[in-house]
Amino acid sequence: MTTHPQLVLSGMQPTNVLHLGNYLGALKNWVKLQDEMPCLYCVVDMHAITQDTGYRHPKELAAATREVTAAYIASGVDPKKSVLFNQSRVPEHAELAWIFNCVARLGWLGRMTQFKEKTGKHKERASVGLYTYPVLQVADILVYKATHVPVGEDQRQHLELSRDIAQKFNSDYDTPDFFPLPEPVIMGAGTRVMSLRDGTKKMSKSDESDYSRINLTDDADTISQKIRKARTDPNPLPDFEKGLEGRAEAENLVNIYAALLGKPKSEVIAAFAGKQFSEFKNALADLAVTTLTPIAAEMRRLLADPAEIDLILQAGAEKARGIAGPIMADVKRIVGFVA
Ligand code: AQP
Repeated sequence: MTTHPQLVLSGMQPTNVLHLGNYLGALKNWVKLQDEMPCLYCVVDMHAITQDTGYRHPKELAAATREVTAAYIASGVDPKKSVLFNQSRVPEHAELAWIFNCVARLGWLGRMTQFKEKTGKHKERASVGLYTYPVLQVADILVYKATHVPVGEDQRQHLELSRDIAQKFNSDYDTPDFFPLPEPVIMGAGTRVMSLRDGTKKMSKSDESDYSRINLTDDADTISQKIRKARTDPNPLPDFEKGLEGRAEAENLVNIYAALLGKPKSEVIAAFAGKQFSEFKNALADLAVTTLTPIAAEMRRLLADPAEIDLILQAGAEKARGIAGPIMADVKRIVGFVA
């Protein structure tokens, strides 16, 4: 039985503009959790430099960090309620990551499917950082002793790693329950939003086709066009959930509609049973435009004042260091770096 107080930690990489998958899989739930327990939300800029698709140009990385921060706030993350900061401003993340690199086993990282998906046949050319990225992610969570991590389904395996590392550290150093075993919070119908071009691939910031995703900055016309062009099959919507089996693209659009509406998939199917996808897509486009265009407008307003965003990040980083500092001091004592 854990003795740790409930605390939420999650983050996103500033590798590109956030998309509907990031919003439905994670951000929407972040906003809800703010009223349930203390939350820390970070922009994980140190993760962004692990891939060549990340930002090599310093000004681009700084701009992307501000843009992701603006997306968090525009989606409803309130810097007065939650601690909002960018990872690199809190050096304790990297310090703990090194210790965890020495706790984690190579075999554990070898099983991480996301590394295999991201590198494909070119793993020899991948950065060492990309390989050990899940370990840094574990440090992001445990440097605050966070207990709950709201993420999309694709992050489940990395969350299991955080439990393995916490358990091994606690046992290796004979400090039972020093680190909590964090729980993934994966909820709603949008936990795995798929590409609009290929229902077997997840919607991703790094997909070459912009038509595969809806960006949080897309305008109403672009959103409608992307939904109208989304791949489906020639059949109408079924009148029961099982009728979507084996129809990945159709199921994805129904899931997106349900997640945007915050209602179960069964209700969406009941409302559109037997209708053609052309009609359903119009309704989906209207719903997506109504939900997303106010977020884009608020992002534009916030980004007009980058200095204000920097101040929010700086204030958040100070609060975050206030939590991480004492935990890291304990870790250094436990490991033997200080007597
Ligand atoms: N398609 C998705 N459906 C549901 N949730 C998703 N998430 C990402 N894609 C989907 C969730 O968003 C959070 C932030 O993810 P990230 O920025 O750390 O990077 P990622 O998971 O690697 O997302 P991308 O879009 O695929 O980025 P790139 O292309 O840069 O690698 C996580 O909680 C994730 O679960």
